[in-house]
Amino acid sequence: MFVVFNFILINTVLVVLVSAYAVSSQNESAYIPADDGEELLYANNEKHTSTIEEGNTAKHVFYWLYTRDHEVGQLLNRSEPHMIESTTYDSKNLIKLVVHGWLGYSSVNDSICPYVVNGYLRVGEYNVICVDWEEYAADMTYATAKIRAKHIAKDIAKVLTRITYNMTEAVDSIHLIGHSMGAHIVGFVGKILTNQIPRITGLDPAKPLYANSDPVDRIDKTDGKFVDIIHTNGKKNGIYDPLGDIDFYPNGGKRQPNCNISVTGSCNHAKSYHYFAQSIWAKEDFVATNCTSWRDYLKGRCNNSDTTYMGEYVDKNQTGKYYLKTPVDLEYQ
Ligand SMILES: *[C@@H]1O[C@H](CO)[C@@H](O)[C@H](O)[C@H]1NC(C)=O
Ligand SMILES: *[C@@H]1O[C@H](CO)[C@@H](O)[C@H](O)[C@H]1NC(C)=O
Ligand SMILES: *[C@@H]1O[C@H](CO)[C@@H](O)[C@H](O)[C@H]1NC(C)=O
Ligand SMILES: *[C@@H]1O[C@H](CO)[C@@H](O)[C@H](O)[C@H]1NC(C)=O
Ligand SMILES: *[C@@H]1O[C@H](CO)[C@@H](O)[C@H](O)[C@H]1NC(C)=O
Ligand SMILES: *[C@@H]1O[C@H](CO)[C@@H](O)[C@H](O)[C@H]1NC(C)=O
Ligand SMILES: *[C@@H]1O[C@H](CO)[C@@H](O)[C@H](O)[C@H]1NC(C)=O
Ligand SMILES: CC(=O)N[C@H]1CO[C@H](CO)[C@@H](O)[C@@H]1O
Repeated sequence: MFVVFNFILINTVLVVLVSAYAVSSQNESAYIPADDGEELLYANNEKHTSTIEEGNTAKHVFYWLYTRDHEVGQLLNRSEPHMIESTTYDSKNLIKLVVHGWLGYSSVNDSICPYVVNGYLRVGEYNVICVDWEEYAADMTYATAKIRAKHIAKDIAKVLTRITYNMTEAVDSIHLIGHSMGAHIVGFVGKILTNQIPRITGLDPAKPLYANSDPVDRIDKTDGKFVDIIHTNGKKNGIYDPLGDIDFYPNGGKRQPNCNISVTGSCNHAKSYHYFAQSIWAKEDFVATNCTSWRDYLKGRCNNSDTTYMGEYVDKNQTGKYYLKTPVDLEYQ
């Protein structure tokens, strides 16, 4: 009995040491790309304290609703008792909730929000909600933002609880979509709402400071009923290891065509939402094949394996790793 107990203790110490090392080694990636491709220097040891109080999240996280009746976006008024009823939200339509990454301001032109909003409203009637947590992130380092990601997730869960009348209505129509650190945020939302969310999509989930995290501290396949991941800058800004029920590796999942050689890889990182948005109206461009590796895929060893669409129209019955080459003439290059 004693021996076993000792063994566990030693193991715990080892685990702590290993993860401490992992965090300090993250100092290598001193540049973190914002969603729009701008490169920003960050030092892991930099001391920044947010002026925003933790309990105050709601005042600094904004929710913009986009529908076909009101394509310019309506800011949800949190003080309004009929917050959702006073907008053009329609409970008959699906809810697509979009979360940007660190410094990926949701309303600037080249961030995830306009791409995904345009994609959905182009094909049909949807309630697309973009979460803007930029103000909350503005005076924080990436490392602090990572800590605050869970508070943002709590706030999103609160708003979703209001929209769904305490998770009694429209729950089955919720789809959460997050890019980079936003992918981990939507994962946390799924955990908070006790895995009731039918679908969560992680677009190139952020790697810096998340690479060696336990599933409780990052997006994971258990966060929702179905979790799909698109990897476009694996081993650099994005995590390369499979994290979802299904994981897509377009063009191998590390680098993307039409991205000029870039030190930071931010173009590759942004391709995940370019592809996702385009998949909404052009699913045939993204047929992916179940395979063990990119090399095997290129060698044709998986030519007879199962296929499914990457992006919006993924077959939720399929699991595992899927590879594809994207066409050279995509609308979003
Ligand atoms: C971390 O990176 C920064 C920026 O490159 C550098 O100034 C600093 O010395 C590094 N710290 C450690 C502990 O390596
Ligand atoms: C939000 O709702 C509150 C309560 O109904 C109202 O007093 C306030 O004017 C609204 N704010 C805006 C910007 O419409
Ligand atoms: C949701 O739950 C809260 C707390 O239990 C309650 O006060 C509120 O009335 C409920 N709202 C609806 C719409 O059921
Ligand atoms: C790639 O670089 C070339 C030459 O610097 C430039 O003309 C082109 O616009 C760049 N393409 C993209 C997609 O950034
Ligand atoms: C696999 O499919 C590709 C594309 O259709 C083809 O070029 C290749 O020859 C096939 N490889 C094998 C081994 O059948
Ligand atoms: C997925 O599986 C369910 C249950 O086995 C089946 O009813 C459904 O048709 C399947 N969907 C697809 C797209 O194959
Ligand atoms: C895809 O391949 C993996 C093993 O690499 C396997 O576990 C999974 O069931 C496969 N998916 C399908 C739909 O065949
Ligand atoms: C997604 C999106 O709306 N992109 C637009 C950003 O702005 C440039 C230049 O105005 C447009 O060409 C893009 O279509």
